[in-house]
Amino acid sequence: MEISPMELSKLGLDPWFQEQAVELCQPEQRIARVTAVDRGWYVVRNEEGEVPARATGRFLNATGSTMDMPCVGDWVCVHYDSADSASIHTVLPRKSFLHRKSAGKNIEYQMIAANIDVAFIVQSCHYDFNVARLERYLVMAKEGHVEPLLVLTKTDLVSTDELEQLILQIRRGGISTRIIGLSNVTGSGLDQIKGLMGPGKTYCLLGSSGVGKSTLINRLTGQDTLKTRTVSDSGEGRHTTVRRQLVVLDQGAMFVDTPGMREFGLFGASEGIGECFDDILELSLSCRFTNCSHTNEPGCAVVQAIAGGKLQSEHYGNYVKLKKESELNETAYTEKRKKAKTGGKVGQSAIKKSNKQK
Ligand SMILES: Nc1nc2c(ncn2[C@@H]2O[C@H](COP(=O)(O)OP(=O)(O)OP(=O)(O)O)[C@@H](O)[C@H]2O)c(=O)[nH]1
Ligand SMILES: [Mg+2]
Ligand SMILES: [Zn+2]
Repeated sequence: MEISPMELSKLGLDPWFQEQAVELCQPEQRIARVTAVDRGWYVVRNEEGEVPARATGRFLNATGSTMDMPCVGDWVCVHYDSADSASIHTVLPRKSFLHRKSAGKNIEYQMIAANIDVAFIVQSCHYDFNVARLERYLVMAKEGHVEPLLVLTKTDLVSTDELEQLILQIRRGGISTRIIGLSNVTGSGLDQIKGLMGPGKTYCLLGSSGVGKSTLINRLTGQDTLKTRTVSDSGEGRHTTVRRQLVVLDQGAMFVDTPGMREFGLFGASEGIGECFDDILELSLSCRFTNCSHTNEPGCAVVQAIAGGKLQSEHYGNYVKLKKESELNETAYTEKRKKAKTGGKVGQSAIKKSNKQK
């Protein structure tokens, strides 16, 4: 297999991925990065450019979970079938990822992007601001080993005072992640964002529809690379971006644009929750009882901290909520997997048993 490490390093290839490729790609295959995903179709990019690609039947057959399907940012072993089509044979292991619970009742992971260095968690100062939702995104990023950054957009629509109040609210919520205020209209904050970007690094934009994610990428590329909403600015209604896509900037940094998400669930996110709420975990070490539920036990350090104003009750409430949600969904997912493996028998009886215990 041929690799041009110099050229591919511009797309983020490093020695670790190279090693994986040498081990996992066949001699007639080459390594490429997935730059777009759209309902079963992919676009892959290597040093020579982008071509549309399909996953091979054999790959699809061998893939048990949606998590193992190629997603934007993945490094893959591809076979170039012709000058303008390729087939994906293998997805290389991921260094980091962003995933969520898929929409609706279906308990399944949905990959958002892979091999991301920094997640820009974007909220608008104007209508979209919500600290609990920020925390939810933070858990998602930490869970996938992605460094988070908070971006508050549309600062042109609020006063300096209002912006300061919003930042204060975030800090009071116990969030210490770096925050950048941005106006895509006046360009304020843009230099700070440019200052963070490095060649070969991959950034992912996350946030509700209408907060200005695609507009930011257009500001950075200096042209209308991506479609943005032009008519109404209320933030409600339809999504402008409909697919996940990786854009390579002239400066060498890469951005993954995603369709806006309003609601999303978490599961199996105990690691991410632990990191985002480490203040609460630290406090709970001082509770008198090791199995303290932080409700009415004597000598509970968490309850004391809330009473003493050292811990925000909203922050704690959100911790309890996310933890419970993540654990419940995790249980349902494990049951579903078990059921799939045993043709339903064990899963069913386990569910009945747990119902009886209630
Ligand atoms: N006033 C103001 N308007 C902005 C700013 N950034 C974006 N907008 C406007 O907000 C609207 C939505 O911007 P988009 O970039 O399409 O939003 P998005 O986050 O990509 O939305 P989805 O693709 O639906 O997820 C457009 O009309 C933009 O012109 C900003 O900083 N200030
Ligand atoms: Mg968009
Ligand atoms: Zn306690």
